[in-house]
Formats: sequence, structure tokens, C-alpha cells
Amino acid sequence: MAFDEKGQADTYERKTEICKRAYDILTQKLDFPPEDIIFDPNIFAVATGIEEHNNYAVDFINATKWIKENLPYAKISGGVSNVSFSFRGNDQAREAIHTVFLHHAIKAGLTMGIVNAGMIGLYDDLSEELKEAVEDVILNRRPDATERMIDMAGTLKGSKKEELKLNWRGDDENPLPIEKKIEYALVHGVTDFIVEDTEEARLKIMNSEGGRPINVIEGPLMDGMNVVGDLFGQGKMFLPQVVKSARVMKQAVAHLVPFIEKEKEEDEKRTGIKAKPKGKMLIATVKGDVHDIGKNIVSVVLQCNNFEVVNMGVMVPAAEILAKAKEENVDIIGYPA
Ligand code: B12
Repeated sequence: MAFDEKGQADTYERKTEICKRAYDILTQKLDFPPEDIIFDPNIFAVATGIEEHNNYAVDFINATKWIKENLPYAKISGGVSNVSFSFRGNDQAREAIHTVFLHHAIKAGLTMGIVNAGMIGLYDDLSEELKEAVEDVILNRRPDATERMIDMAGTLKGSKKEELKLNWRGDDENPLPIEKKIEYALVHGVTDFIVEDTEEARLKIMNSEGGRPINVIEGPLMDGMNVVGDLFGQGKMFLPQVVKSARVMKQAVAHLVPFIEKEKEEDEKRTGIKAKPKGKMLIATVKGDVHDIGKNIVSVVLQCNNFEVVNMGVMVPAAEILAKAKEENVDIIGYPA
């Protein structure tokens, strides 16, 4: 943490000076690997009513940018929930503040943060009005930002997020298209309706010409996951939220797998031919990679196309993959690149 003999660093100058000093000692005197250094340049509460506190978020964000640019390989963390401490008791205001703060801090180079994962939202879900009020506070854009934010905090019930929550499934007269419902469920990590929505999408696709259950994955589910990927890539969604999206995706895929398998059985029944295995494939994600949703889908599809599949799971060291490939005498080794 950015602390020295004088105490905790609260300004940009103090934060950067202390981190630089620590970095030089660690890397030059102690031979400490710079990539193992994680600096916490101190996040303090803004909108406290005390003028000296107004620039705290800006100082943290600028210090983060400076560390990223000047102290190679060092990582940056912070206690994010602190920034909204003056709004304790008003979870919606705090959530909006965390969301906006993270959006800007991640852009500046923040590597990780400590925050209640249930208290972060989507930057794009904030109404323009709320976003502006919070940004005025976080970026210290006007002297009356705190008062305006306090006024806004009292009226938060009508935020765009609340409206979205209420309306995301549409109503009987104007139901939302099934693809949009699936996208919403994936982006917001809502599992409540995902099985029935996946089934509705499957029936819709099966009723169209040449429709197959796999098309539900390749169509609405992948489209929704790509929205998640884009928001995540832009720093508008955060890792705990993507974990929830993955959970929704897994439930949807689990619903479809029996239908994908049934297709193969029906083909065999129809033709009266039990197909011979086309080959044997080993599949895994390599150590360092946890993304297994795509791999598992590929595994199911290959099995349904008469490949024998040895699925080694996730995070498998390369040497183990090679040893298993020899032991099982496989024809193909597959892993997501
Ligand atoms: C869900 C998700 C996660 C989940 C994974 C949960 C799980 N159990 O799988 C969680 C939250 C854990 C996660 C973590 C991270 N993720 Co992630 N994640 C995603 C996301 C949003 C969706 C992936 C997905 O499941 N898609 C749906 C499936 C069906 O599609 P698919 O994976 O592409 O698979 C298809 C094809 O690729 C192919 N395929 C897949 N595997 C195989 C294997 C073989 C043999 C073959 C032939 C074909 C094949 O067939 C599949 C079906 O069509 C993507 C963004 C995106 N749009 O893809 C980011 C994404 C992949 N993640 C990314 C990152 C950066 C991370 C993290 C490093 C984030 C972080 N800072 O910590 C960590 C990495 C953790 C780790 N050690 O691996 C980046 C990767 C960037 C890159 N290319 O280097 C992406 C692209 C997001 C982004 N835009 O930044 N993630």
C-alpha cells in the first residue's frame, strides 16, 4: 500500500512518489520480480462533503495510469467499496458509484479490485442522468457535484436499471423477442427463465426449415455471449458478472445436449446403420485456460458425429495431454487456442 513514514498517501504526488520509491527498492535492492508487485495506491471516499476529498478518485485513477506507464509490469489493486462509503445505506447509489469508478479505473490500468461483487452494475444500464451525476463526483467535474448526487440518490428507484429489471421480459401484449430475452439473461446472469427460454428458442428453430438443436447454441446463445464478451472487453462488465453469464450459458447448453444426442439416435434408427467411429480425439483446455463451455460443446458435437472423445477437462498441463494422447493412441488432439 502507498504508505510511508509520514502516513497514507492521499494525493497523486504522494501516491506516485511512494510507489516509485517502493518499486526501486524492490527491483533494484532486493531483486524482487516486478511482475509480482501489486500496488494499492489507496482508494478513499468521495462525496463526503469535505472539499479536500473531492479529488480522491481522480488522484487514484491518475496514479494508476502513472504506475502503469512508469513502473513496468507492476500491477494495481484497490479497495473499491471505499469510494462510495459516504452513501452507505443506499445500495443503488453505491452500486452506480462502483460501476462508474471501475469503468474509469480499469481504463487507466487497474488490474484488480476488492468490491462486493453483488454491488456492481453495468455501465451501459445506468440512465444518462445518473451516469452524469456519478461521473461529476468521480471525476470531480463541478463544485456542486456532491449535492447533486445526494439529490439524485434519493430518487434512484426510477433508474433505467430498475425499469429494465421490471420490463426485461416484456408483457403479454408486447413480449420481447426470444433472442433478446436470452441476451438479457446472459448479460445480467439471470438463470430464472433460461431453461424455458432455451426451449422456446429450440422450438422456434426446429419449426424453421432445416432447424437443428445446435443452431440454438450457434445463434442466440453465441450472439448473447458475444455481447458479454464485447462488454467485458470494453471494461463495461466485470469478471464476477461474466462468471454468472457462464452459469446461464451452461444451463442452456445442458438443456440442449439431450436433444443433440437424440438426433444421432434418430439418424441411426432411420438408416438402420450404426456408424463406425471416425476417429479418436483428445480434448482439453491447456493449463492457464478455464474456458470450457466451447470445448464441451465441441466434445458433444463430435461424439454425435461418431468420434470417440477423451475429454481431459480444464487447465491440463501440456505434458499430461501428450502422455494421455500416447496412452489412448488418439488420432487428433484438440484444444481452444
Ligand atoms: C464466459 C467467459 C469467461 C468465463 C469462463 C467460464 C467457463 N467455465 O468457461 C470466466 C468468467 C471464468 C472467464 C475468465 C476469463 N476470461 Co473469459 N470469456 C468468456 C466469454 C464471455 C464467453 C466464452 C464462451 O463461453 N463463449 C461461448 C462458447 C460456446 O464459444 P467459444 O468459447 O468461442 O467456443 C466455440 C469456438 O471457439 C469453438 N471451440 C471452442 N473450443 C474448441 C476446441 C476445439 C478443439 C475446437 C475444434 C473448437 C473449439 O467451438 C465452440 C462452439 O462454436 C468470452 C468472450 C467471447 N465472446 O467469447 C471471454 C474471453 C474468452 N475471456 C477473456 C479473458 C481475457 C478472460 C480472463 C483472462 C479475464 C481476467 N482478466 O481474468 C479470464 C481467464 C481465466 C483463465 N485462467 O482462463 C478474453 C480472451 C481474450 C484473448 N483472446 O486472449 C475474451 C475473448 C473476452 C474479451 N473480449 O476480453 N471468461
